[in-house]
Amino acid sequence: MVVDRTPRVGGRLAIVVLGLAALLALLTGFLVTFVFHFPTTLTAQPTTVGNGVSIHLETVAAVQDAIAFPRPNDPHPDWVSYLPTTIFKVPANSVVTISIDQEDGASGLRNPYWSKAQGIIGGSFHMSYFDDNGAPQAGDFSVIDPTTLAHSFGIPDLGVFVPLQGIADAAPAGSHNEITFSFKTGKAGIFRWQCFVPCGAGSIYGNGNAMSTFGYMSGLLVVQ
Ligand SMILES: [Cu+2]
Repeated sequence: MVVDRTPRVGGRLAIVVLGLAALLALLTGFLVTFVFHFPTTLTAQPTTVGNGVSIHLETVAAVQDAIAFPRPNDPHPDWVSYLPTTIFKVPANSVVTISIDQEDGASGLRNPYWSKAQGIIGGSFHMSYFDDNGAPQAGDFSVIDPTTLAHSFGIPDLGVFVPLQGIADAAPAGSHNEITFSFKTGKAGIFRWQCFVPCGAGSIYGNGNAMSTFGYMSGLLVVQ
């Protein structure tokens, strides 16, 4: 008996082609979303003192709530983030001063070690903030209560760690804590920096989404 297998072969071929097309679509999606999704670079502005430079940043509870640096077409408008970007270009052997408008509420640390400032000039940072009664305060700090952190700024290879205090519940709407600190760069190189508060709300152990995607809670310090 002769059995015509042509339709079955055609069906299998169609399934293979469809499978390959689906795989290709997934691969393209992955490349576009993660591999080629790269933050822009911010070149630090020279200051009037020596060969110092400065960088102004903002940390937000959600990208869509940005005040200083709106990022309207961001693919994740509800993620926590540093703004305007997370890649900074700074000169070698210079003093870098970073000033951050911190607008997010406290998440708290799992490891209180990160609540102490390290590796910054003078050992302390300047902070203007709102106390528990919503009254404005200012001072220099080397450590803060680990339960009050919203985010942190750390460059492990340079030994730099700075805690960023969360905005108090009683603070006026739309206000921010302003944290300013300076550190020295050495030789040229590319150094990874990141936040150490597990602030990726809604993800496993808080270490997903904004914590594990470049351009939100991590980036590069390009020293050249
Ligand atoms: Cu964070």
